[in-house]
Amino acid sequence: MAERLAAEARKQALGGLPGWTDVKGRDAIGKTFVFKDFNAAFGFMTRAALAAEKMDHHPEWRNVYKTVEVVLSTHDAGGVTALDVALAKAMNAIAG
Ligand code: H2B
Repeated sequence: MAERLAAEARKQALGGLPGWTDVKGRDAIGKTFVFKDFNAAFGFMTRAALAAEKMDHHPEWRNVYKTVEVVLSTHDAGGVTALDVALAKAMNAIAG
């Protein structure tokens, strides 16, 4: 099972993930993506969902029109692991 990242490893990982920050009040990272319109936002969610399913690692997210708020945490580990970092990286690549 993936292990929670130590503070230093997590800080370093966030440094390489534009737009991602620590979520206040819990062990998670988050990013708010804003797209051109709903179609672009939902296209992103569709592609990200396929990537997440392939990784067997799933986001918490909320979509309002062209905005997608994403929170990543590894529930099995009770916090942020390398799996969250990998999914965050994939989402940044998908968003372009
Ligand atoms: N996604 C996330 N974000 N955290 C998990 O701990 C997790 C998951 N566990 N997706 C996976 C599925 C697990 O429940 C299955 C059985 O592999």
